[in-house]
Amino acid sequence: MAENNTITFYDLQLASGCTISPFVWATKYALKHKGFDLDIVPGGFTGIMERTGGKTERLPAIQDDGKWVLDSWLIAEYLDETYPDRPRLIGSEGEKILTQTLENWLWKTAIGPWMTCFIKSYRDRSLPQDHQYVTESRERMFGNTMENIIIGREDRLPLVPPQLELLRTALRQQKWFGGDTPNYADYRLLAVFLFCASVADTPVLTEDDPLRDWIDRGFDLYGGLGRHEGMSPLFGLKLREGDPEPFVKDAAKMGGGLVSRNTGPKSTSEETAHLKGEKTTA
Ligand SMILES: N[C@@H](CCC(=O)N[C@@H](CS)C(=O)NCC(=O)O)C(=O)O
Repeated sequence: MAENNTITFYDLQLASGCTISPFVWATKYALKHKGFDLDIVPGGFTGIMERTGGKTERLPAIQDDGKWVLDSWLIAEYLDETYPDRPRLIGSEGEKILTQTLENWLWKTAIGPWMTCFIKSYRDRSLPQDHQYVTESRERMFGNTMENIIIGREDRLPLVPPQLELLRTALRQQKWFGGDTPNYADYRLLAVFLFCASVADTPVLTEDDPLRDWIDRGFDLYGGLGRHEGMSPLFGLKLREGDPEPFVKDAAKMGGGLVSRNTGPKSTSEETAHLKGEKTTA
């Protein structure tokens, strides 16, 4: 399998050559995690059926020594099953379910609103031959014109960062969702930010967002896989008066007993003193 350690990868690209789809981004990282070289078949939204010889209308898709595998999750599972001696992507069925749960939440929380802010640059950055299809299909999806969909985006953008505290809480405790090293959960979640950077024509997170460390490390993986020149900066969102705090800055609000481990009274003495209204040394 995988002659010359190379797998054929059907990409979904913008005019700059940058990958756009979160599904496709996650698969790109999955193949690298498994140590493969990619033979990239370039292309955009139109002509997927022609490029894949009628095999699929959706991407990603891969061909491993002639064997077709479709769908980002099925590809990840195929890679773990077929190459068990290489680093695993998904540790267990439970890990997969939790990752999918978290990913669903992140799509609703971030991709949903970001799509309504960047739908126009998503179309404008697509390949010229894709413009008409992207306009018509996305306007049908939203039931509105691109120009109308983006109205009020400056009010919606600052509402997203405070909603991402769940990710920050996890990443204050560990380096990656995979622990010491990244796993498929990291790639699925990073893919949302990779997608955003491929279409965002204005930053979505503040310069000092604590997510920056994980996002930067993720984009740098595998020789800077997430650093395509067609991508835009994610950090630099300027807040206006009245916008909500973008992330939790007060350590006391960072999770308490949910994130600290009870190893006996010493470990909880400060919290207990606070609960009893006693003065603490800290
Ligand atoms: N369940 C599939 C979903 C793939 C999918 O929907 N891909 C989109 C890109 S985000 C696509 O190919 N769209 C083609 C189109 O919009 O015509 C997977 O996980 O791979």
